[in-house]
Amino acid sequence: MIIKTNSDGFIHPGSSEVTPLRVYQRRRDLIRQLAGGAAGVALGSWAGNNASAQQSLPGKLAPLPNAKSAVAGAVTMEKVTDYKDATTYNNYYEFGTDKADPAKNAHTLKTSPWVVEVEGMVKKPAKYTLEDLLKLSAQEERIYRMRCVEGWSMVIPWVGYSLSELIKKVEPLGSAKYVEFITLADPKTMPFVGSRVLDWPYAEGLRMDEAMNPLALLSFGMYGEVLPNQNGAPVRMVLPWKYGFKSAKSLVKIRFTDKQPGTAWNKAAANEYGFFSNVNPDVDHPRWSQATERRIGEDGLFAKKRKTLLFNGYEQQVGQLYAGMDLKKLF
Ligand SMILES: Nc1nc2c(c(=O)[nH]1)N[C@H]1C(S)=C(S)[C@@H](COP(=O)(O)O)O[C@H]1N2
Ligand SMILES: [Mo]
Repeated sequence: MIIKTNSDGFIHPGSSEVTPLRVYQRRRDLIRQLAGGAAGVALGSWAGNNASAQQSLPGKLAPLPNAKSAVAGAVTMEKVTDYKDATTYNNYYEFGTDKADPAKNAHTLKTSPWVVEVEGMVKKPAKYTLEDLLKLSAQEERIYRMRCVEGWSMVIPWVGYSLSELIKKVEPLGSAKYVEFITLADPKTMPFVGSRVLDWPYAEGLRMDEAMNPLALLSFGMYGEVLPNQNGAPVRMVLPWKYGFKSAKSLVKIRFTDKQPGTAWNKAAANEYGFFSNVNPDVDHPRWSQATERRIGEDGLFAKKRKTLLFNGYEQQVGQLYAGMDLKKLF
């Protein structure tokens, strides 16, 4: 095995194909192991790490070049979830209700050509092609902790830019108080859009100040590549301080409005899924506790459940948005 020391002083594997993320992961693992003691052991297991990282490399989809994020809170030192787990354990009800369904069925999703329509209370309504959107602002890689309302979590390196960049370009009217996200509902390519599980199209929404928070990511990729269909290709929201279902996939419309929009899960069960849906260990779902979570990839015999954090650990970034609000009532 060839080990090179780069100009940044860190040890890199001798491959030019390693993406910044993988370099970062290995560097971090190596630093941890070195901090933990014996360098020999560290190098041995680093080689092992390398092998398992190779297996989990995406490498199938088009690369989406990016730089590291400058947004505070956008990087966690926690281990990034294996690509395989992040792309085979999904919720995308248009393609089935089982976690394995989206990976099996979403190949029918046609992601090109793709247009996102910006409409409603906005000075510059527009139809953006995906290509327009990709060019609108600089892409960043952000490693976000994601917490599903069902009690599991992942750590995913997303690629995109803050939704606020788009919002600033289209200039919402002063009367606009909310942003609504509408996603694709195509019965020809999405087998479950005919079902009555949810009211299609899947819709979500944010208050304007939430939408303007830099953490709110308009995402086009993950793990250095374009989004796989099952993860919401070609463009989706990623809102790491809220339960996963707020992060609408395969967006086709962004609408500015003065009224709190109806959302898919809130319409399906208002007592279970509120409009805000901020991650909160102290507000239980009526049918289960939200105090702990299972990190996907840590399901071994001895894996402990993790404590869920208020706003999923992003309180510093978003806490001020909810100052004075009763989070038990406005869940
Ligand atoms: N259009 C659409 N978006 C959606 C969903 C869906 O069923 N349809 N599921 C949501 C839920 S419940 C979760 S947890 C996340 C999962 O995102 P991931 O599969 O990329 O991890 O997507 C959200 N976005
Ligand atoms: Mo979810």
